[in-house]
Amino acid sequence: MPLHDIGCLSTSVRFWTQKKYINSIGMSSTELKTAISLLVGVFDTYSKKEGDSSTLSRKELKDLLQSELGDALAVTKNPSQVDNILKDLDFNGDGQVDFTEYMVLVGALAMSCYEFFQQS
Ligand SMILES: [Ca+2]
Repeated sequence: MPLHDIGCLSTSVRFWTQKKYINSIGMSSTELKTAISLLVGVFDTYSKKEGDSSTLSRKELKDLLQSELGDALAVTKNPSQVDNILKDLDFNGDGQVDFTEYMVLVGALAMSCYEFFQQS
């Protein structure tokens, strides 16, 4: 089930996804809208490199992890981490990371970041 189809969220999210509103993000930007736009943009940049542009292949995921999160996830020092992360994220078992699966990674990292700052 796509994340945006969860219960009462779906009506609110449907408004957000109207093309007219999405196109206005750049004109009335807030920090959160900018962050969302960047998250989508990062996925898009790497998913378009080869094959299916709506998913990250193993190579695309590796490039994204090394370039965007290399130090944070220790993927530079330990390349097998990429396979472990792909295995953990690939909920539908197709060997690719789709946008929903990518958002699970982003959500997990955001939660870790939040918990770190709560303890500091
Ligand atoms: Ca998948």
